[in-house]
Amino acid sequence: MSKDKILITGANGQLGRVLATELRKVHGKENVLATDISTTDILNNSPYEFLDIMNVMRLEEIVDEHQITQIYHMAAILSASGEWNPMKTWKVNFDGHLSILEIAEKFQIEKVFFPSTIAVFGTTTPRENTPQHVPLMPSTVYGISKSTGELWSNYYHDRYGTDIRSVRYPGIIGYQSLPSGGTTDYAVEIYHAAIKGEEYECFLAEDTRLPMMYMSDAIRATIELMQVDKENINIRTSYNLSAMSFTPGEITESIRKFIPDFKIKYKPDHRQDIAASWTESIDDSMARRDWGWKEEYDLDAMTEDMIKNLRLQFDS
Ligand code: AKB
Repeated sequence: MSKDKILITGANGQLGRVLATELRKVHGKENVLATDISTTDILNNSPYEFLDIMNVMRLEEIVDEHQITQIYHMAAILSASGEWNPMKTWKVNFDGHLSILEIAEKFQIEKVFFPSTIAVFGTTTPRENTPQHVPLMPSTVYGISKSTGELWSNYYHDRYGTDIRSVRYPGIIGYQSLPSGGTTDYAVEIYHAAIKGEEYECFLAEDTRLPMMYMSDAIRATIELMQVDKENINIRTSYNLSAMSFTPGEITESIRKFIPDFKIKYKPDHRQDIAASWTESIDDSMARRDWGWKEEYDLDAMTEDMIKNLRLQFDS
């Protein structure tokens, strides 16, 4: 069995809970400690501990008590909800990340995973096939905290040798969990509405193209990046990562191949401006070159799998 002892922060989140399940398959259930700012273990599958990422002393105690060797730091406030309280978002996202970096150095943690995002891009970034190295001028506090976090990760790697690894996730879509507070959340909600036979009111405009990825690809990318030899990793800020790009209009057409009478209406809100400041498609050739990244799901393959699995959930 694995000698690694893994800590996940934000384990009740959209990605965290799926990641925890997969990491437990790889490392053994008892070697993966899930934590979140809730007394409820959503996976109902211990080990689990309450952890407020702002409580540095408790974070240190947990790392020490459980002899943690790897950290997946998933706790964050996302792009749309982050705008309601910018200072809190900065503290949770940025101070939380700095605490993880400090603890990684202090406790000589072997590897750290830090999720970044397409929200680091902004209106000064080329919108199509966005290269790895571009000017970053994020419009949200979430994007600012993640782009600054990328720079600090790189600094800790260069200065202290911290083995920190990261990808810039696009919007993530999965049947296992609902997202909350993001700009790309529509792409999950739309499937839930379609399965229930409801009309979906989309908060982005019909032609807003954004980079997206199916959950199983996102989790596989994360685990593959963490498994590769550290000599192969040339980017310590965060790797561009891509699978597909689509608009609300195109995902609707994809759903109608399986549910022909699905209906949608468009009512863009404040999230439209955030989406418009991001890029449409991503050049992730460095991830493909350095650690062999390749996606498995395109839009229709994802739609088929989402509908199959959501139907199973709703029928049971
Ligand atoms: C969000 O919409 O805020 C997130 C992201 C793209 O990082 N899903």
